[in-house]
Amino acid sequence: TRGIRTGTPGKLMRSGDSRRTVICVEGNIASGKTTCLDYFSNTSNIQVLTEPVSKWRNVHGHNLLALMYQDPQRWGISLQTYIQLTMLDKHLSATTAPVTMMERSIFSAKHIFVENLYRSGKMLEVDYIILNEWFDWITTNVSLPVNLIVYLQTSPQTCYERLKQRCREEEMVIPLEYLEFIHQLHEDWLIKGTSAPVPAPVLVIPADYDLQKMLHKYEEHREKILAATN
Ligand code: DCP
Repeated sequence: TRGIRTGTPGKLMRSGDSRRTVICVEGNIASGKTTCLDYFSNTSNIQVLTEPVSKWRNVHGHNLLALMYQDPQRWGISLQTYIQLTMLDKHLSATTAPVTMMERSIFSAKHIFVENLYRSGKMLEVDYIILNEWFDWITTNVSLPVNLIVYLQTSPQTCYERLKQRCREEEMVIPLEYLEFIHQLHEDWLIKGTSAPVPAPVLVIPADYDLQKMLHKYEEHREKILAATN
């Protein structure tokens, strides 16, 4: 089905189709991206693509996410190579709705998570180079348009508390400092613009509030988000 271009509503569209709008929701681990996507999944015209975490936890029986947290030097390259593939697949997946809302992107996989592993000394230089070359090849040769980035801006402390509450087993080893590092990388990339190119305009939504208030915040920002579709 990939590659089909059609002007008829209800027919398949894919990345690169000029009539399709792509919105990526970014933010720290446990910043509330899934809740945001769930909220907008009820909007007609928006098709939500969730992040394939379940795939990363079960690659033919191997839990790559758990392995990476146990031994990042050994497994960081494996997890990030696989994530890059699953993200590319999401960016290119054919949808029927005119607006696609994605959890994260191939861009944050690279600019946040690969950078974090390398800069914190948890990834060998050669692994980092291989991932960079893959990323550069993909983004040079494949059209992956993004129209808007919704950045759920949190404090690392809030994410730390949410992380402990949700008890995803693999993540129980994550210290606050890890979330502080990931937070800083988001800020450098999306707010300060000092680390890597930002593929689309950024809409910042403060996201330290409780669930009920967050739902109001999403509603408040609905128009601005949908403006990206015009
Ligand atoms: N992860 C990673 N490398 C990536 C992307 C994610 O190591 N390139 C890890 C970090 C988390 C897990 O995968 O342990 C899922 O992270 P996300 O922040 O992407 O998803 P959440 O489920 O935490 O998002 P939220 O709670 O905001 O819905």
